[in-house]
Amino acid sequence: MTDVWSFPSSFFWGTATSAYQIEGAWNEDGKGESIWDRFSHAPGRILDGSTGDVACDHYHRWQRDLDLMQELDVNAYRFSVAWSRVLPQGRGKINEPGLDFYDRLVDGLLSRGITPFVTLYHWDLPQALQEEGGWTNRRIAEDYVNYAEVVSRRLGDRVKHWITHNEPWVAAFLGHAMGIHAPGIQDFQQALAATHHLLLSHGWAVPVIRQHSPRAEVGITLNLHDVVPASPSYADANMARQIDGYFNRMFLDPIFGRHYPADMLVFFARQHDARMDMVQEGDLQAISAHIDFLGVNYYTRQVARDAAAADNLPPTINTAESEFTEMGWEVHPHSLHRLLNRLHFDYQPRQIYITENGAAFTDTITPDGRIHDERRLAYIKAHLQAAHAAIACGVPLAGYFVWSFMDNFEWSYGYSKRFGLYYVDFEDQKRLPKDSALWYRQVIAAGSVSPD
Ligand code: IFM
Repeated sequence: MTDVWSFPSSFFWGTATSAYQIEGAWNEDGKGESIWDRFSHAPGRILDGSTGDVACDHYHRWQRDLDLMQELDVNAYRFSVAWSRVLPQGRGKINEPGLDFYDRLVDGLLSRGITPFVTLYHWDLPQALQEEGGWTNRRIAEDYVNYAEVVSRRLGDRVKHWITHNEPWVAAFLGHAMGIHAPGIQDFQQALAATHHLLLSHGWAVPVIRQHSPRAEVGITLNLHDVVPASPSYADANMARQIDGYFNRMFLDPIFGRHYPADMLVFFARQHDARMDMVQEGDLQAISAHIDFLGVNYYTRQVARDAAAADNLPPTINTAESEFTEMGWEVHPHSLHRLLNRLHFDYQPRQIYITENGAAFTDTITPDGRIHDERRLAYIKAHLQAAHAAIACGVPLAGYFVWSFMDNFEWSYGYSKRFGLYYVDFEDQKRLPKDSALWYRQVIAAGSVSPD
């Protein structure tokens, strides 16, 4: 009889990182400047005044890091390629040492029995392309396809899992509407242009990657939320629909063959005087290119409250008793279950990978030299239980990646938020497994998570 808490034997158990957050070596071996190099070097942009110049120094320490992954027993690792390491000016001459780095990384993973999942774009656009308007300029979609071709041509014989983009919502809206991420623009019209060109570049790149990487799986990763109204009022219900449109449907709908959601087009026009007038004939067809999987990054739910509505009812969702991570994000594993079911039943992706899930909590090294991160461990465990329950409902979930393999540069928060399974001492670059890492190893070995 099968243990009801067991995962499929083919399940990918992984961890994830991204280039700018861990690599360092920001200007070595011919690497070009990226928008995150430029952004973090500008005063006042990063909470603790830090940069990713050194980060986890993974560029120099990658072999030891892969050894640690092997000790962790993961069978998959998701990392991203820095576009400006491969094409320093975004297009044109290839920087061979940059491409060689990822070539060695892939071989290093495979020789350790770890399957590489490669993200092509995790927010670090070459600065040279930003000078031409970056994601707001339609030309970028062609540049991205060219970049995807260069990387997949080199790695496509060995890499069989490709993620075109990580969280395009973040790149578009935090980068171009809120301005708290690179390139630091505050303009909704530009955010909509960036949204469309990110998605267009994805759609155009999918067949090109397939061409250079036969029998590979190609997909995209979105940051998605379960959105619930704070009260039974009509105002909160309406707000929930709006937030769902903003985070979820704006990206899911075009990827799965629907148009951009009509209610959101009205919302952006009315609220922000911004329009999707950059869409050209054939774009939506390109964006809905068949994908082999949907990557889901899930951290928290969104509670929708229309604070301005006069007739609003008192909230019935009691967040006072809720637990929050260091990011201020509510811990709500049940919403992962709801989200996975919704994706499966509403959009029917062929497969789903949870490409990120994890939590930032303050970590302290105790006198025994250990890091007893019970809260992170409990977070991951509860989310794995939710994932398992979703599989039992028929959701084609094929893998789970903890964010993150090790503590790293958390964007505008600098090094102040620790998400890692491994603790990193940024002074001497020592890595130390936290209790969550030791526990995750046992889960992987068992292929199951305990129900209690
Ligand atoms: O660190 C980020 C990652 O780069 C993208 N997803 C969310 C993580 C935590 O904020």
